Amino acid sequence: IPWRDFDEVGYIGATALRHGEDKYKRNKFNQQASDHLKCDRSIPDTRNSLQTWDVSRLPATSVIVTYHNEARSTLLRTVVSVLTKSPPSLIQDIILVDDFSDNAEDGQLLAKIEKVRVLRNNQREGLMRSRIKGADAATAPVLTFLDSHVECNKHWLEPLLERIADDRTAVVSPIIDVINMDNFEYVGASADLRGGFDWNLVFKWDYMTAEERRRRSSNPIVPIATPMIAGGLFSMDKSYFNQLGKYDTAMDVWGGENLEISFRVWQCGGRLEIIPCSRVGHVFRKQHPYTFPGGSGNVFTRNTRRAAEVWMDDYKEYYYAAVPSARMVPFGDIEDRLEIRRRNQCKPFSWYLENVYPELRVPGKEAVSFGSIKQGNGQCIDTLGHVLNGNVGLYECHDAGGNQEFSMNKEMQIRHQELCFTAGEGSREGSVVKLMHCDVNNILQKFEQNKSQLRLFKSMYCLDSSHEQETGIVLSKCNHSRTQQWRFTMGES
Ligand code: UD2
Ligand code: MN
Repeated sequence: IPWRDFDEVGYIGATALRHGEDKYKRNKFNQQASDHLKCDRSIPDTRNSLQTWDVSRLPATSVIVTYHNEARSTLLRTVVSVLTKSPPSLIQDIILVDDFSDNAEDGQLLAKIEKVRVLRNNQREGLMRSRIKGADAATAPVLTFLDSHVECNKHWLEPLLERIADDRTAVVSPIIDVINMDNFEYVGASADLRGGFDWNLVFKWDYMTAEERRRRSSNPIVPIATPMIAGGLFSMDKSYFNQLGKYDTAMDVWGGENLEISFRVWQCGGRLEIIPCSRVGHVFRKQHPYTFPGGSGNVFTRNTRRAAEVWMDDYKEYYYAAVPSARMVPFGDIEDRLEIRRRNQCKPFSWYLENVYPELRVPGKEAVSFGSIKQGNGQCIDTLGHVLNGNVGLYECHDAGGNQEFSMNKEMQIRHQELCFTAGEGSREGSVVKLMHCDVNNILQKFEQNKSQLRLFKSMYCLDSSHEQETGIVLSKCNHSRTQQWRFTMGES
């Protein structure tokens, strides 16, 4: 049936919140706010430049949406937005893969809508194996993956398909707009972002440099090459997806597959791009609403290790230095994934770093030490989220990199990303250590590793945590106390 004839009210009403029920409980977003919206609500056109296409030369796509216990209202809006925002001739089918949700009817009922097909797993498989199942069932030449809580915007599909028609090795994502998890407001995202990561291998958005933004402003429709994709929303030629080894079927539930496919596509000769004329909104949330068989930390680490072990060559050691606890999580057999790498004659990770992600600081080139800076058994230096001009303190070591990831280089600087430890009030007792822009000529940023002390160069002051509670890490006259003993996870001390 056409989607307009679908019983939207009955479908959503059947799983409405019960009186007094916590709106966030089931989905970790405000279900009530979502249930109250129409399935074809209008959203702002967030594109900042317009383009036209010759639809007749574009390939059709199968849209694949996997879900586990998704709210009915967001799932329906995902489907309806695909049907209303795409040229009908380009949508071959919409394949919903129900990853063993509690209620099979969530999907079965949607199968009545035009073009919608539903496949149901008879046990929980996780998003990777579910997407493969959808891809294998697809009949169109291009696969388009979406999360189950998105809204496609005007002309989102044409520019994605056009890019793939030009180059079958291009793997393309839209700009991902933000659907607010509290009130479901649709907000345009910045067009100046691309995907990246630190050595903890957790996805993050990187802001383009000023120079690059200037260069782009004269031609904003050019695809943005991205070192990593967020993972949920992208289109890819189906035969290329198969040729490059689909996904790693030994990964479970969630996480790591976006890192793996990003390394794989780039290293095996393809490209990852964000297409700025394509916009799709996504409900970003802070917690997983579903269970994680095996434990979320373990599963995520195992998946990430599989990606690192197959694709990163010796550079994986920086990951293990940033996340030492990862070594304890077994990652299983990776022989068939290594075979894919050999078969496609994929390039080494050093090539990826030099050509795709030169912005990622490689500690090896310049670092003497790297990782977290530990004191005693369990305390680590932590930026506590502070940025430029902020101080640093101590926090329980979490071995997950991030705010506890530092490197010491040959210039004797202790760096966190672009910032350097600086004796903020000069070379004197009690001078607070601050995060400031790195400058090789600044002698207040040079530290010597002397046994386990970190001594301000040519001074008698050492990094000391004894006043950590009041002012953070400070300089104090070097002595043998425990509060001046530091150890990097990797390197000299
Ligand atoms: C992001 C990606 C997501 C995926 C993930 C890393 C975006 C917008 N989202 O997380 O697609 O790449 O990073 O793995 O880029 N699901 C299942 N079975 C499961 C668990 C999840 O089918 O066992 C579904 C889930 O219903 C959803 C999709 O997989 O449709 C992604 O899960 P998410 O929305 O919780 O992940 P997200 O957006 O935090
Ligand atoms: Mn999602």
